[in-house]
Amino acid sequence: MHTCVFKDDARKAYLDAEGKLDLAKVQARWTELGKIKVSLGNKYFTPAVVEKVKGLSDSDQQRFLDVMMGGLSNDDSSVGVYATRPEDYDVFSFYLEPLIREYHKIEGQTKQEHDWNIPVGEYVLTKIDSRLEKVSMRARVARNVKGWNLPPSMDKDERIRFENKMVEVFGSFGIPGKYHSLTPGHKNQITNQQADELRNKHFLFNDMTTDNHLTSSGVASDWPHGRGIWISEDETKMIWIGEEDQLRIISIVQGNDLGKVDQSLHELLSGIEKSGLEFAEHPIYGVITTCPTNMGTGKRQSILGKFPNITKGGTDEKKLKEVARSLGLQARGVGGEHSNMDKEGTADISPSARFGVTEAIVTKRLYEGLIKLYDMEVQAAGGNRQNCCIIY
Ligand code: DAR
Repeated sequence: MHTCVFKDDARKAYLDAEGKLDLAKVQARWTELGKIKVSLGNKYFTPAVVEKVKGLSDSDQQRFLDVMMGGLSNDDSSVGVYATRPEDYDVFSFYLEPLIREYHKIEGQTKQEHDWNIPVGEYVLTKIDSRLEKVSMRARVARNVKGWNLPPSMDKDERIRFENKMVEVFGSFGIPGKYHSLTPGHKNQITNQQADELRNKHFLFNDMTTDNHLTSSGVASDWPHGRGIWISEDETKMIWIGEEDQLRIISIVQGNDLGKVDQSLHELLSGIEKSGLEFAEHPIYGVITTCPTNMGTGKRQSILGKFPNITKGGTDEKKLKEVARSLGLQARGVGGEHSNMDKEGTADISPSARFGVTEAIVTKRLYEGLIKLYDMEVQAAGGNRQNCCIIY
């Protein structure tokens, strides 16, 4: 069992005897990691960046180290940075801007636009295959509220205050539901067994202290204080509190019209906004998120599908990931980001782009990508559609 390191301990390796940032130690670690995998955080830690960091205040130098802790602590990092507060994207723009531009493939000037005009009745999965009557369609947006730190740098007190602020919002935003807290002693606290039952329904996030990316960056600090999930009475709308972002606003709809899951998500998002909460937005990057990969719309939309033919009975996950990538899609295991697919090649399929596209384009790309992916699955089955079906 891989043991996780926690930020407050892990960061000491990059400080000098006086507790100040030691850039030589950081460089040495990036060089060591570069022999395994070069994350974007590593790639953009250039001599010019080092000179800029030297000119920062002590507290900003400490924050800069915290931004890099996920990448410095995980040799499988692809991005390798997490913002600790919304201001990091401006204070450390000399480091984060080129990294964001590369990840999101941005050229020239760009500005995130929002568009929730997603048509119902257009992106219907039964047009791909008549058997796709009842598919578990999911969409979520990441949001962080102005005036609060991002999860990597919240302390226990701030996490609990934020949770209680959201409990007030849940009491007034006009959508019937119930809040389930993981915080010891909270009036809505649930038992470990109840939490596991919600995880088995794929509603609640996992124990964050089992993910080294989250523990080493500070995202999982003070676990499980300030964490929980609000679930609507009809179980189609959910809100995670205190996972990688302060809020993950989720809609899960059983059906076949992708537009309907967007409709449900936008209704929930609008309900929260009407309560007066103001989300952190960047004038260029759109919604501010802990991880730069989620900026822009912060929206991830997915379906679960089985691809036994492309994955050769689940033995060749890499092939499905390559095929998906060629279609602008991301294929991952059903257990979340770093999980494996099962022997039937069951995968969570979603568009890769979050930034530089609108919410409506994300849905369009999922639908159009699924059409092509499904055809490739049928081709891999020698044209036999019978054992090809995107399911639940
Ligand atoms: N630890 C990050 C994850 C990148 C994208 N996924 C997120 N944000 N959940 C990495 O660099 O691998």
